Amino acid sequence: MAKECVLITGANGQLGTVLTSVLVDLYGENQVISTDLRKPEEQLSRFELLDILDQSALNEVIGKNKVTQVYNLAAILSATGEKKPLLSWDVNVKGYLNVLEASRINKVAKIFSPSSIAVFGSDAPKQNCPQSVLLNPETVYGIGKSAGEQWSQYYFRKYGLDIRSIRYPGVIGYESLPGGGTTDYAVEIFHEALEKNSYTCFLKPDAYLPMIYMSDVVKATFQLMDAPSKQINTRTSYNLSGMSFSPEEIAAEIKKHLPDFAIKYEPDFRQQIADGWVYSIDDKEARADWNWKPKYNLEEMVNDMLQNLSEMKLSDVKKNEILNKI
Ligand code: NAD
Ligand code: AKB
Repeated sequence: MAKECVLITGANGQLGTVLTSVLVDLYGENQVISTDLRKPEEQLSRFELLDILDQSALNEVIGKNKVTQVYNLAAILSATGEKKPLLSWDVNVKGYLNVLEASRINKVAKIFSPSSIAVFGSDAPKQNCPQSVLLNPETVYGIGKSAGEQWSQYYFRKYGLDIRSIRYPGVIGYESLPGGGTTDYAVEIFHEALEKNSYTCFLKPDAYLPMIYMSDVVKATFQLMDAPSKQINTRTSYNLSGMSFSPEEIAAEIKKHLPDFAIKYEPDFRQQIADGWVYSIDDKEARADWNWKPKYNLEEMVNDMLQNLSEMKLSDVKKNEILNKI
């Protein structure tokens, strides 16, 4: 059997950083090609500069390396998308179509391209939002992601391309920083809590949203990618649930560990984005088709985040102490 060769687009982002390192563990650094608009600070695998809007460059890198799997993580997230709607459409839809075409032409065996809870709009049921509801997104990011879901299903039905997708909730992890999203506050809050013991939140105290811990994201992604094709009954994108909470609830949980932590609220344009999204997700299809079950709830996630970030910050301090002595 030919060796796997995995290409990741948008590999420097919040998810790309983590998924690249897992893929390198799985397939080896020579079998993983991470790509992005800029070189990463730390290179874990082979790396190529690649703009997914450049169709011929995509074709070439996929063709010449005989790529067998693509993880398409290049994207413009919700908040940046509202500032740059045309760029958001270009990267999230036209860029994705370039990835699909290059994969079709070069007979890539498997593709992963995430969607988001942003596909739901105000019409969707706020609690336990089911898989199949009318998608009426209110952000350009949500519109692009719901179009992308339809393109995934089209390429699967018409060309048999094995595309798999998850509607990720807001992702929280200590390994990397998010950028340009509405759920980013739930990562920023930990860094500021440890550095300044305070945080100014850009959402209202009761802005309740679906979230998930990075370790559950990794588990779900590889469970889905490893599942036999015949078990994948959803070819648009699977609902996925981890936990749901509001800024005041996560702040209260952080306060259990850091009693002096203080939060204040200065909602900005991102509150309007959050207002259009649902509170919680029903993921029974993912549970039934590929045995999905999240591990982390709010309490466990906060505990793990604080422990890992404190250790990382401590190791930075130690590193600086050592560097200062040299
Ligand atoms: P991110 O913003 O952290 O990273 C995206 C990466 O894409 C960046 O490194 C950026 O440089 C790159 N990029 C942008 N335009 C590009 C282009 N034209 N060509 C190549 N690269 C380009 O995003 P993320 O959080 O890592 O998200 C990865 C995927 O997961 C996206 O599809 C996103 O919509 C989805 N998702 C993320 C979350 C989350 O909370 N992080 C939630 C739901 C869905
Ligand atoms: C964002 O806030 O834009 C992302 C997402 C939920 O897709 N984190």
